[in-house]
Amino acid sequence: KNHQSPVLWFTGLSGSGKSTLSVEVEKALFELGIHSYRLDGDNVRQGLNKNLGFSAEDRTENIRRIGEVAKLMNDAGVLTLTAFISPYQEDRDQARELFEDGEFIEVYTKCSLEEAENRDPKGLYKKARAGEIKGFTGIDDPYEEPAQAEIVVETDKLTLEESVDRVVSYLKDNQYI
Ligand code: GGZ
Repeated sequence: KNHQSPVLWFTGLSGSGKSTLSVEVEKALFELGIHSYRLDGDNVRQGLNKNLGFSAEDRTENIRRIGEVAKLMNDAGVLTLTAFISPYQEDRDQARELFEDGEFIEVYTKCSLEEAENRDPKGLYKKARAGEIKGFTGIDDPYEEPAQAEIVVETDKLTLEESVDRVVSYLKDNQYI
């Protein structure tokens, strides 16, 4: 192996497939005998970050804390996956800064807004369009596309299986696993 356990930092629109893909990558890693841990809204926004909402300031603080927790997990030798929109380039860059070169792998679940909005699994885009949710990413809050993502997964073009393979192949090709 060339590297310590990395962090796989998923970023993308709501409905772009971050959660789904990170869950499946976690399963694939388990099958390969690799222990990993996933940070997502369910275990972070409900707990550590339950005092934070979706203002620009709160999102920045959300991402800052997640970066710090991922860093602790990484120090403990655990391959960590994070699945948050993380819409701002500067916040992702700050998270990246916490890690050694090669330890931070940004995975952009690239998906058109149109497709994410069609999926709308929780009906949130509909609410945002109706003005019932203000400051929704992609509607009236920005999503800044990653400039330097190590992995870009076009979730509106690939099957889930193909998407998982992209990520696992990257890890193998670069001797992370
Ligand atoms: C974006 C929001 C918002 C607003 C609630 N904007 O599809 P979901 O429901 O499960 O994913 C979204 C989740 C985003 O939380 P993150 O912690 O990933 O965001 S960030 O990285 O920007 O801090 C969505 C729901 O929370 N949600 N309000 N205004 N998504």
